[in-house]
Amino acid sequence: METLTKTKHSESTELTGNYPFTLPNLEYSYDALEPFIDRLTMEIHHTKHHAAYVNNLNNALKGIDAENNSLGEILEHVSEYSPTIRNNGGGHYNHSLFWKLLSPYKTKISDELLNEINTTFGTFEKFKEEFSDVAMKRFGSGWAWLIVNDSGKLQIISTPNQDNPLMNVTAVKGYPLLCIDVWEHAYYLNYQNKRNDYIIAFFNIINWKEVDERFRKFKK
Ligand code: MN3
Repeated sequence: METLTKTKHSESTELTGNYPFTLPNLEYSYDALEPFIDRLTMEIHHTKHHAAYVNNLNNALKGIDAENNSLGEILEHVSEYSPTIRNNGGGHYNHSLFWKLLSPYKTKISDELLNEINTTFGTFEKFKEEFSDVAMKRFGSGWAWLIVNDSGKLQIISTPNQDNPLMNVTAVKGYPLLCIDVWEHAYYLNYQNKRNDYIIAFFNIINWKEVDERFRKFKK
């Protein structure tokens, strides 16, 4: 088995931009992910929910020293900041990442990542089962994640609200490779209470190219 050498990885500012933060454009149209995620859900999720996190984060950072820090640095020290910064900083980061992890095109997982998944979870099917199970069992609002943890191993975790694995308040920290938003706003219009159907659909639109790129940051 190949071991993952880097144990910690900070997020680059490329993903989220710098203060004042702006809503990133999507790399596909709002209807591009249909029938798995519908146009109206995507549009509201992006232009209302994500935009609100960006605005609230900028307002909360106005005039405090954190303006000069990257969002990655703020999240790594989030316990020193207000709950508003925790919720909206997490909201901006999580959604910026989530949009990039979705693709209207079929993408293929790399052999390297597949090998690592097989080593950790047994088979890809077992990984999928565990990831879906963790996403299903997140009570209320939150996220499920595939991360490289601080020991350099793949691990599936979930976080409440807009918390994420970069935050120093999270039980198991790590670098996120893949995530799914399981807030009701991510699926309710099309799937109502059937979160499980949304999770099954999600597996059809994962951008494995992006997941692989994030994974490769840990390889020598
Ligand atoms: Mn959301």
